[in-house]
Formats: sequence, C-alpha cells, structure tokens
Amino acid sequence: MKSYRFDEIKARIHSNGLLRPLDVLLVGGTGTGKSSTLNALFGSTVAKVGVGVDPETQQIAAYQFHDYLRFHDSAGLGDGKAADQKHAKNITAELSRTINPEGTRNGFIDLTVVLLDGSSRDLGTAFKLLESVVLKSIAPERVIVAINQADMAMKGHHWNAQLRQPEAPLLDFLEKQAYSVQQRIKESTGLTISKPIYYSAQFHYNIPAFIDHIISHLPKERRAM
Ligand SMILES: Nc1nc2c(ncn2[C@@H]2O[C@H](COP(=O)(O)OP(=O)(O)OP(=O)(O)O)[C@@H](O)[C@H]2O)c(=O)[nH]1
Ligand SMILES: [Mg+2]
Repeated sequence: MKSYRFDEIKARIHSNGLLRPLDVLLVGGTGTGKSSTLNALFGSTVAKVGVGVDPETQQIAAYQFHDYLRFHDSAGLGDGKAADQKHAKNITAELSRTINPEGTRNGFIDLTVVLLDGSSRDLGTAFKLLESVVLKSIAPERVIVAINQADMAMKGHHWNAQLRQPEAPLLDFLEKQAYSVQQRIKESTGLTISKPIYYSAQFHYNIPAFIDHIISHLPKERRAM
C-alpha cells in the first residue's frame, strides 16, 4: 500500500507546481478512527489507537507517507467543552499556518479530510466541526469528507465478515448516507463538497478508494494565503 499510486501523486504535484510533501490534515470527532485510518493507510501501526472511550490523540502529529504525501492526525472533538475549544483552536491554527517558499505565502495544509463515524446516529459534532471550524479556514474544494466504520453502519448487519465488505443492503445504506451528508453540508453552509467516501479502517475496506479520493482532490494550485 505504501507505494500505491505513488507515481501519480508525484506527477500531479510536479505538474501543478505544488509544494512537496502535500500536507493533509485529518480531523474528526474523538473515536471516529483517525489514528486507525492512518494505520490502515500506512499498512502498519504508526498511530496509537484508543481503547475505550478516552480520547487518545491529544496533539497534532505528523506521519510521512512518502516524499510527496504527509498526514497530520489531530485531537478529536467531543471530549468536553473546554477541550473542544482548545482542539478547535489548534485546528484553526494549523489551517492558518503558512510557509513562505520563494517569497510567496502559501497555506501549509493543502487538504483537509473530515472523518465521520458511520456507525453513529449523531453526526452533530462532526458537522459543527466542519461548519464552524474547517470550512471557515479552508476552501470547500480542499475538504474531503470520509465516513469510517462502514462495517458498523447498520449496527454490523449486512457486513460480510468473511469477505470484509458490505452486502447489498449495507452498500445501499452507505450510499444513501454519503449522499445525505453531502446534502446536509450544502443546506447548512451553502457549500458543495464532493460526495463522501465510506470505508472501514479496521477491516481495510475501501482503503484504495480513500487514496483515490485524495488523489482526485489533489489541489490544482498552491494554497495562496
Ligand atoms: N468497527 C470498527 N471500529 C473501528 C474502525 N476504525 C476504528 N475503530 C475503533 O474505534 C476506536 C477509536 O479509534 P481511533 O483510531 O483511536 O480513533 P481516533 O479518531 O484516533 O480517536 P482520538 O485519538 O481519541 O480522537 C478504536 O477502538 C478502534 O479500534 C472501523 O473501521 N470499524
Ligand atoms: Mg487518535
């Protein structure tokens, strides 16, 4: 997985004049599976996964995929009001960070991936994060929404554990969920983001699709600030 579509990422970064590595910020409610997602993307344990309900990741940590792609894992919101304010501030600061190559001021973060927990009925925290933090600081075409825990979306029903993929009713459910998330963002912010992808970090379902989704959203230009 580590070299998956590497050449394409490299070519796109060069042809679009982007700064390397491309920096992708992962945000989401606590326990949505940000750290698990990094481990699934890397194909090995790079980030500490939480057990139980206590938030595990407390700061923004960087994980370099290869010379051209780097991820930043952030602390999840949904961990009490004071902590949430602090984490939201950190995310805003990270999204406001600039680098100055060749005298130009560019955003450090190129893309943001907002993770939702597909097994949860309450996506309120995630939407709030998206609306009042992320989309306030970065353009919608630089925001990807991804729905994790696809295996648990219907409380685990219709998940084929042997094949590690959803059966038809679950697939249908996930498609509808992705569509409704896109609609809800549009209604509440007026902004159109592309349809979320769904996957399972735990069972490595649709991880290549996740990477493809990132590649298809590689910025066309540097993020001017
Ligand atoms: N069933 C299922 N469980 C998952 C999946 N991804 C993560 N989990 C579980 O969800 C819990 C939280 O995962 P983490 O990866 O630590 O989540 P996080 O977003 O990094 O959490 P914080 O660092 O606390 O904000 C762990 O118990 C994981 O094993 C998934 O795709 N399916
Ligand atoms: Mg974490």
